[in-house]
This record gives sequence, C-alpha cells and structure tokens, in this order.
Amino acid sequence: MNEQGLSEREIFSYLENAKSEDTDYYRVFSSMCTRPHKIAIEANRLFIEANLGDLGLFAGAHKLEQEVVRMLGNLLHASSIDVPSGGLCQSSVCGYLTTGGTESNIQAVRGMKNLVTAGKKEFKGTPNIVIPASAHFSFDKVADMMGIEVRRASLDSEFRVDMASVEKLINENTIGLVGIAGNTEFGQIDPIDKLSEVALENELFLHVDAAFGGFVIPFLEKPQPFDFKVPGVTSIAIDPHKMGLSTIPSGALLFRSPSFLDSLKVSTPYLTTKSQFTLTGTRSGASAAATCSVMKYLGYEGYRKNVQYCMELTSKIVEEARKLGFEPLIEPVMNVVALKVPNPDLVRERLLKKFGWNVSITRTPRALRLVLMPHNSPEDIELFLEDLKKVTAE
Ligand code: 0PR
Repeated sequence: MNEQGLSEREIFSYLENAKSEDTDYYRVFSSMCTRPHKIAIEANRLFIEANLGDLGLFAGAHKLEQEVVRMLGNLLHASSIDVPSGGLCQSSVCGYLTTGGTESNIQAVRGMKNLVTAGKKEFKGTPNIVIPASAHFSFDKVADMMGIEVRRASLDSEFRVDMASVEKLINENTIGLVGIAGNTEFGQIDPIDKLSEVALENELFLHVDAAFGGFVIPFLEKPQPFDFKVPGVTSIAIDPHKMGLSTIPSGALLFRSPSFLDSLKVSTPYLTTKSQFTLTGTRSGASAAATCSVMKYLGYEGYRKNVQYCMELTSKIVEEARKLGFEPLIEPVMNVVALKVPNPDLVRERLLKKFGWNVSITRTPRALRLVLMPHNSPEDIELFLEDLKKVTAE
C-alpha cells in the first residue's frame, strides 16, 4: 500500500489490466462455473454489505437465505418430510448457504461425526467414511481436518461406485457413506438408491454430493433418483454457483432432519443470535440475495431450458467428435464429456497454446474432459473440433 491513495482512474486502469489476464469464459470447456445471470449480479450488488454471520442485524438477507433453503428443499423433494420449523428449518427441510461444495462436504461429515459421537458410539480405531474413488478432493480435506479415515470404493466400468466394493469397506468404525450425483470428472451419477439401502441396513448416514448435478439432474429428460425422495439420504450438497447461475460463493447444504444442524452448533455469546452452525463466521448475504433472485426469476422452466441447452451442446460435441474418430468414455449422463484421444496431455497443451482452448484431463483413465456450460455455443464447438482435428493430426 502507498502512503497516498491512488485516483479512481488509476485504480480502474489497474483493475482492467488485471482483468485482461482473466479468461471471461471465452473458449473455456474446463469450468463447472459460468457467468452469473444478470439478475444474480444485480441482487448481489444490492446486498453487498449484508453479513449472514450476524442474522440479527441482517434480517432481510436472512429471510432470503431461508427462502432459498425452502426452494431448494422443494427442488430436492424434501417437502414430504415433517420436521418442526424454527431457526433455519423450514417446514420441510433444514440447511444453510455455504461457500460451495467443499464447505458443504466438510460440514456434512462433521455433522455425521458429531451425531455419532453424541450417540456415544465407541470406536476401536479411527472413524471412517466410505466414498467413491471419483469423489471430489474436498473429501481429502475432510480427512485431514477431522481425523477421519476416508475409504475410497472402486468404480464400475461406467464410473459409478461399485456396490460390492462399498460393502466390503464398511466396518464397525464406519459412520457414513457418500454418493456423488454428477461426479466432477465424468458427470456420472452413483446408484444413490442402492447406497441408501446399504446405509439404512447398516444405520449409516448418507451424504449426496450434488454440488454440480443438483441443478442439472432434476431438469434432465429422465432424472435418476438422487435426492430426499430416496429414503436413506440424510444430507445433500448443491451449488448455486455452478449450474444454478448464481454468483460466487454460493453453495448450499441441506439436511433431512434438524438434529444435524443442532449437531453443528457452537454458542456465540456476544452476537445478536445465541448459536451458529455454519463453518465460516462472516458470510455473504449478497450470495443469498443473488441465488434467491435467480431461482425466482428463472423458475423450473428457466433451469430446464438451461439444462436442455447444455445437453444439446453435449450431444453435438459427442456426435461430431465421433465423426472424427474420438469416442466418449461413457455416454454422457449430464453436460460433462470425457473423450478418448491419443496423448490427451499433449493435446490439451496444444489446444491451449495454439488456439486458447481450456480443457481438462480425467485422472484414470486419462481422457480429454469437457464441461459444456451456458457460456459455450454451438459455433464454439465447431471451431473447437476443427482445432482438435488439427492438433491430433500433428
Ligand atoms: N463436489 C463436486 C462434485 C465438485 O465437482 C466440486 C467442484 C466440489 C464438490 C467442490 O466445490 P467448490 O469448488 O465449490 O468448493 N468441482 C470443480 C472442480 O474441482 C470446481 C471448479 C469450478 C473447478 C470451476 C474449476 C473451475 O474453473 O473441478
């Protein structure tokens, strides 16, 4: 910092300079985020100073957060669940807005651990959770922070978690299972109904990571069961800042029962509220306003159109890539495609260096990973495939 401040003009020229190094999502096929909807941007601006860490001071923003929890509860079929209202528990569902999938996953596992500990379960060894090998790296952070062993179950040939492997990994120290509804690398959905059966049989919690898929699966032509309709599902992570078209940071964590939120509570003696169950203290009210507004503005119809558009792009890229001789690893379930190309790492590097295309790579097997988002267009896909043809012919 300088002793004397800069002028507004100097600041904005400095900012523009930095912004010119950002990608603006042009030629980006590697991101699960996108440009926020203009309604979300405007709502974000209106509530820029609101702090959800102090609900007493920001009652209006808090109402918007509750409304988002209610709307997400309906989207995820929590409406048939009867729990008493109060706090952030709407008549049917409990939860709060997080900073994204990472925080939601951390808090879901923290809730499991606290509830099991409160139930005075004796552990012979370290408590563990069983998650798919495809799970997001946020679960490695869980392991690190909470002293929980993370057991990774293998995948079947379609990159869904293998149920036999899950059952083999469960032991007397297992506290919960995790299923992914839209995994990061392949967009595949784990068999949540089967995980639910195993969870109920073994009296385990079942957390569903629908950080990406939560705003996709309900709007697909043939949605697969993944939400609170499945009886054993105890919590769900869903991110409005991905396919929900809200601003960053916008995540959400929903629970089937209020006991989960209770298990996360710590007392906050000097605040306007007595306790807090969130991971972060100061929280963005702007994100709550943004998410609430874009959900109300688009409605089910708007999100259906958004998903339809992304799925059309997905079909187009698969169809055209096939003509070039590149097969997808699986028939895409949602708007994520993993293409088998020779030497994917080299192809990725050339696509970026020569043509400015941002793509990513799946871990095992290595394939070209493309996420088809609202910021992409059919024209982009044609140009991309021409360039892919060039770099793979070299
Ligand atoms: N769960 C799943 C299934 C995810 O795909 C992700 C993130 C998370 C949890 C964690 O969410 P947060 O990053 O919001 O905490 N998936 C993307 C990834 O890691 C995130 C991302 C988004 C990465 C945009 C790059 C990017 O440009 O690939």
